[in-house]
Amino acid sequence: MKYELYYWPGLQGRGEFVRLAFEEAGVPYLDVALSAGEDAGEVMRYIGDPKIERPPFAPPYLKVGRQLIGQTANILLYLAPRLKLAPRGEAARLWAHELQLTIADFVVEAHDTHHPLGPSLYYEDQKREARQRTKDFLAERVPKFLGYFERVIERVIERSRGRGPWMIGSRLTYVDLSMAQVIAGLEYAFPKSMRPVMRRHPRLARLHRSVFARPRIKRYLKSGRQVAFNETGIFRHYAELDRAAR
Ligand SMILES: N[C@@H](CCC(=O)N[C@@H](CS)C(=O)NCC(=O)O)C(=O)O
Repeated sequence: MKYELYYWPGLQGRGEFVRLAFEEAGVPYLDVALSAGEDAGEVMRYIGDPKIERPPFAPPYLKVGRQLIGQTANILLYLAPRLKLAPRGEAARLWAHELQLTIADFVVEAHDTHHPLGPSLYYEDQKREARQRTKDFLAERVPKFLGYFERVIERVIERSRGRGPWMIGSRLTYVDLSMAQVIAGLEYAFPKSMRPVMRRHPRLARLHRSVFARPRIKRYLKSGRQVAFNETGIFRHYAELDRAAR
């Protein structure tokens, strides 16, 4: 297999942004830890190896021949033209990368709702701070990020007189896949709080529906290969946090 994805088994996490790109493109890839019987040790293979000249800091990373590529947005920057999921032209590719990096910032904040004091501590040891952080995240940060992404789509629609639903021009790109994944994650983590939020962001709601209605994405979701959201990933459902903003 030409492409090898190294990511933790048992969770969607940041690996899912890369998986969705492969799945939409219909390009085969080896999900290394999953295919090695969910062996998490496999993921560390190139991180701890002193012989590696350019070691990634953390999963996900991609191995293509002898080349290792880390950082989710960087992996997608590399893959997108090869998977035909990039817009055309340098300016549009930089714009796509900018949006992807903004999505990455948003993902960190979503993660920090349940781990506001740090990733090395258990959720149970930071529950009070998690409630406080979630309250702010849902009241201030979600509207700020989603409002921005909604406006991005709005401008595309204005310029193209009514087309949509994508974030960059009239063709789906990898950024749309990632955006839809973030919405799916937020809806999993905060089902009650996100319902009214998505009503206020109809263009993003349409993008989310459109991505998960794509034939290859639907097939992936039904294949049994996709790991379900759970409380070891980035987007975690804790009812007490979903209630925090209410
Ligand atoms: N900025 C990196 C973050 C990578 C990252 O935080 N990976 C997590 C799993 S989703 C991890 O295993 N981190 C280990 C650590 O930070 O020590 C990206 O977007 O890929």
